[in-house]
This record gives sequence, structure tokens and C-alpha cells, in this order.
Amino acid sequence: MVSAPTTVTITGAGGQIGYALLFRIAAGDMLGPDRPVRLRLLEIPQGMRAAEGAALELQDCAFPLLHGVELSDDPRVAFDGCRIGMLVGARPRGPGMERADLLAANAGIFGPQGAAIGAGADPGVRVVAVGNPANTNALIAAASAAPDVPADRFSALTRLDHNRAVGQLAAALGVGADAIAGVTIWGNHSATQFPDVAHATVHGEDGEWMPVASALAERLGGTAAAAAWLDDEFIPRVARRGAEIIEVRGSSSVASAANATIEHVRSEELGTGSTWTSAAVVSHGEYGVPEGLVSSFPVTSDGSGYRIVEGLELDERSRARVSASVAELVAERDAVRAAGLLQA
Ligand code: NAX
Repeated sequence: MVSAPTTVTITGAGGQIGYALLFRIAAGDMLGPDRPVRLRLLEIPQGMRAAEGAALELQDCAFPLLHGVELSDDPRVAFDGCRIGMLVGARPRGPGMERADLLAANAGIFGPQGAAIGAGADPGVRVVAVGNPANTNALIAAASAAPDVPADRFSALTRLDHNRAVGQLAAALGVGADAIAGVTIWGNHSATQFPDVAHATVHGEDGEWMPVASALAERLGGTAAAAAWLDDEFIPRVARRGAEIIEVRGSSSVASAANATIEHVRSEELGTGSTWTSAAVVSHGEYGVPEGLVSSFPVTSDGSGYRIVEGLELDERSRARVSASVAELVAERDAVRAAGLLQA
């Protein structure tokens, strides 16, 4: 049965990721073939012409699931009735810009957007922050939407990091990406993130799942070689993949970022199935992450929102890596709080 259209608001819709997102959402890749969508594109005045151009092309695609495209440069208009918010537009770091200035500039974007979501979004709204610094931007938006929208409706994107980790493991083990399960990205979407394979498994040709660590040891010639590969190649490569893409491609990750954003929303809305994925969600104190921080965890969804997978064992080295990334999130939160940019 075809349902009523879902209102999806995309900020920064005139930008690169926006351009890679819009057409796939309208084609049904995100919410499936039974859910028509109504797109709301939020841009700043300078980005409006690009968004208008994308809207013209959307019309030219004649997507059966697309029930309208509206453009605005006013968050109150763009988020009115919004059911899914995708916060992509952000202020990039300019030359000589300090980290505190970057956080403040983005608080000036994500704060008002959160307030607009609190004021007018659909009661079932769910929001993902993609624009960087994504975790802290989600935190700011959630705080500004309170108390009208519960904080757990906000998340930040680490699915791209998750997919990058799966891609690296699949290549190293000579299997398809669908043969890898149980990878986790912990912490911040930054170079301090911890891509963790301690609970990851690989589906072998014999039909059995085996620990990734054992499969790597078999392939690389022993446990020590596998551990060295994980520490010296895998973790840094996943954490710095964004920079590698810029170096090779001459431009930042766009299609893979849009794909991960679509998968993030799709998994939350339609469910994760039998495995978990990674998303930055609000901590309730799980794994020692301070309550209220938006940090990446292993998560599942049955369609009613992300839940943190609890009870995984972390050894001492893994705990130290998680703590280092979480410390960075605490520092970001404290900086915006000290500047008076975080509500409550
Ligand atoms: P672009 O610079 O191409 O596009 C950003 C768009 O946002 C521009 O059109 C700009 O006019 C618009 N914008 C700026 N301020 C706005 C506001 N207040 N309201 C509405 N729109 C606004 O960047 P793009 O390559 O699309 O990347 C977008 C963001 O995604 C960046 O912050 C980037 O760092 C971040 N990324 C996050 C990733 C993640 O995994 N969390 C990975 C990919 C990407 O790097």
C-alpha cells in the first residue's frame, strides 16, 4: 500500500553532497518503493541558485515517488512538518580559522535549525547531522530543539566511516562487503575515531562465520602480523580516508558520503536486520561515555529509532582508544558551552 508522502528536509541541498543525495531519495533508495517523498531544500541565499537547478533536474526525472520540491532559505519554513531532517549544510574551515571559531560558526547554523525543528517539525521527526563537526553539531541542534523534541531523535553520521572499515576488511580478506559483520566505529567522526573489529566476523566459503581477527591471521601469516596490520594500516587508513580521497580525487568524498547518509536513515527507518551498524547517537552512559554526548556506537534499529548495542567486551587498549575520542567530544562540548552556544 502506498503511504502519504514523507516530508524530508535537506540542508545544504545546493552543495555537492546535496546533489548526490536528492536524486536517490526521490528514486526511493532511502525509504523504499512504497513511501513517496516531499523534498524541502534549505539553502543560504548564495546556494539558492544551485538548489533551484537541482530542483529543475528533479522535475526532469519525473520520479513517480516525488510529490513536490520546495525551496527556502528560512529554517522555520523548511522544517515545518519535517519528518526526516538531513543537516548537510555547514560552514567549512576557512584559512587560518581556529577550531573554536569553526565550532562557533556551526553552532550559529545548527542552533537555529534545531530551534526550528523544535518549533514546527512532525512529532515523529528524526534528524541526522552530516555537516562537520557532525557530532557536536547534532548535540547543538538537539539542545536547541528541546524540550519539544526528545534528544534521542538526533544522530550524527559515522556510517561512512563504518562502510570504509567494511570496505578495507573485505579487500584485505578477499571477500565481498556483505560477508563482513559486527564492525563498530566508536567516538567522534574525526581522526580520533576508533574503528573496532574485535567483534567483527567474516562469512567464509564453508558457510561459517569466523572472527575477522582469525581470518586476518590466516591470510597475513599469523596473529602478530594481523595485529600490526590493524594498528598500522587499517585504523589510520579508515580514520584518514577522507584526506586520502581528497588527495587522489582532488575533491572531497561526495557519492560515498551521500550513500552513507541514505543508508543511515534507511537503517533507522526500515531496520538494521540481523547485524548492527554504527551511528553517533546520544549516550545514556553506555560504555562509560558521558551522558548526553553524541558519540558513535554499535547500534540496531527495528524501525523505531537507533538503540545502542550493549554488553560488548572492550579490552584495555580498545577502551583507551574510545576514551581518547570521547575526550575530544567532551572538549568540543565544553568549548561550545563555555562560549554560551549550547542551550541548557
Ligand atoms: P558543499 O560546500 O559542497 O555544500 C555545502 C552547502 O551547504 C553549500 O551549498 C552551502 O551554501 C550550504 N550551507 C551553508 N550554510 C548553510 C545554512 N546555514 N543553511 C543551509 N545551507 C547551508 O559541501 P559538501 O561536500 O556537500 O559537504 C557538506 C558537509 O558534509 C561538510 O560540512 C562536510 O565536512 C561534511 N561531511 C561529513 C561527512 C560525515 O561522514 N559526517 C563525510 C562527508 C563530508 O565531508
